[in-house]
Amino acid sequence: AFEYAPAPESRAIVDIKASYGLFIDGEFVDGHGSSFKTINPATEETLAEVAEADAADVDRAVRAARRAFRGWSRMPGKERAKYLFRIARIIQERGRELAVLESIDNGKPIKESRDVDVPQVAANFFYFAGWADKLEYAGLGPDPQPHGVAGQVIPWNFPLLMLAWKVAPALACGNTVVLKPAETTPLTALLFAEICQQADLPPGVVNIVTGAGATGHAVVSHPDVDKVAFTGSTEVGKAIARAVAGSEKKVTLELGGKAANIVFDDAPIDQAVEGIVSGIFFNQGHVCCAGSRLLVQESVAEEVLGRLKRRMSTLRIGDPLDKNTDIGAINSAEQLGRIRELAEIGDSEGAERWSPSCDLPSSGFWFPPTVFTGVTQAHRIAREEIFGPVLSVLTFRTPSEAVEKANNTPYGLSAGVWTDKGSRILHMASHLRAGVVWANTFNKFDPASPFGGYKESGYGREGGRQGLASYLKGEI
Ligand code: TXE
Repeated sequence: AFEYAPAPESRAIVDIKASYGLFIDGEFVDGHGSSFKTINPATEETLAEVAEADAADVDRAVRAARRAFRGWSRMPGKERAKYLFRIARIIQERGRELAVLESIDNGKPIKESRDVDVPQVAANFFYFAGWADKLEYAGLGPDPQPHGVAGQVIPWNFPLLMLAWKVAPALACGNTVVLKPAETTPLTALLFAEICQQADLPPGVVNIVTGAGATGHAVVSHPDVDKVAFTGSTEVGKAIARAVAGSEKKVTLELGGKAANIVFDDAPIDQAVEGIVSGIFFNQGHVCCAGSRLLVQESVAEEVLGRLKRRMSTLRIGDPLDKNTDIGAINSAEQLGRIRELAEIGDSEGAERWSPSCDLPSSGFWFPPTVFTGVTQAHRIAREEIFGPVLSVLTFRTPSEAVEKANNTPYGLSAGVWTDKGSRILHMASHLRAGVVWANTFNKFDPASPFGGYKESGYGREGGRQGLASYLKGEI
């Protein structure tokens, strides 16, 4: 019988250099500071040495961005659009290379980086390119103006996509950018810098400074940075809000989540099970809007759990470059430590842990898909963001109990509702305190849809018109 066994996507298509500098004023330059290693989390192999930007390097990048702002912000929108369209097309042309590099540096399955992340990255550049020449005419009052230099700090779970969410709208509006990627996943941002060169983007419009938290702090607190955009942990988001308090800087924060994925007894169960699986196991659960709490109506709980466990048993864990892989590596030893610790807390608090039997590779960072049942609202695994492939299951009887449990969290980023009744979807959507509510689907994104949270999930929106507005002074 014919067996479909595609070869792993080839690592040979990416050219990983032994060391990388910073991207400032259109060129790769050495940093003043030291350097750090970025590793492949699936193998623990060192991929490259990357420059650790210090405050003087960040200052150099901000000064380059300030110089470039004059020309970039005065350029007609349709000219700026041409650059963004060009970048979008190069992203599509170099899509395989970007996807392979993303999977190697991050650990995510190639079918996600290639079929979800990179297409979304290109889509965001196309979408915001389309806005660039409309802005001059969109306002009723005086034309909206860009803020100036945007300091952007992003996490490691969607390195390229978070870059696109931040860089594309900033540039479309005429801002210039100093972006700091996460320290465990700097490589695709540096490849993006190469793409900016290839697109002939004027020097200084995009600057990439690599490094850890101190570099991020230098970016957001630099006095000549006008707009700060951050995605990452709630703890660091609060530290950034404190660091910029009292300044004129505009700030958007996209922080953690503990989303409820709510399944009613009239839901299409097979479809709901797929949504539960992708809601929590997509990208190893390293997703701020992951459906990490399953709220299932008591009358169908047993059936849903039975089907969920059968479906989990079919998930393939391993080599991120294998096109069949569903669950890749955990991004870092630290993150694996956090996931293990919270799972052990779940055990000790009396919840029941289940994982399908699976062989995990001997090197690298791995955690099996896991479900906890018998979880109560008091359990830490029902309250804290685990940011890994771990689902906590709670049950409910009535819609109002579902609303109360779903909202009983310090976060408010997203939620999912599975039901056959349109009226119930509307009722739930208006009572759930979440920035995004998905109905009979989960983790769906579109560049035209605004995204962002309430409460400890942050403030401001990214994507769509609202996302664009956060890079402009004045109404659009
Ligand atoms: O995040 P950090 P970490 C959550 C998730 C995870 C936890 C910790 O629960 O387990 O956070 O992850 C930069 N000033 N999320 O430690 O530290 C840092 O270098 C300025 C949810 O990786 O917040 C990186 O570029 N910047 C989340 C970025 O902030 C600072 C995504 C995020 O790192 C800084 C990631 C400082 N003082 C983690 N300190 C989501 N919402 O998607 C660090 N950074």
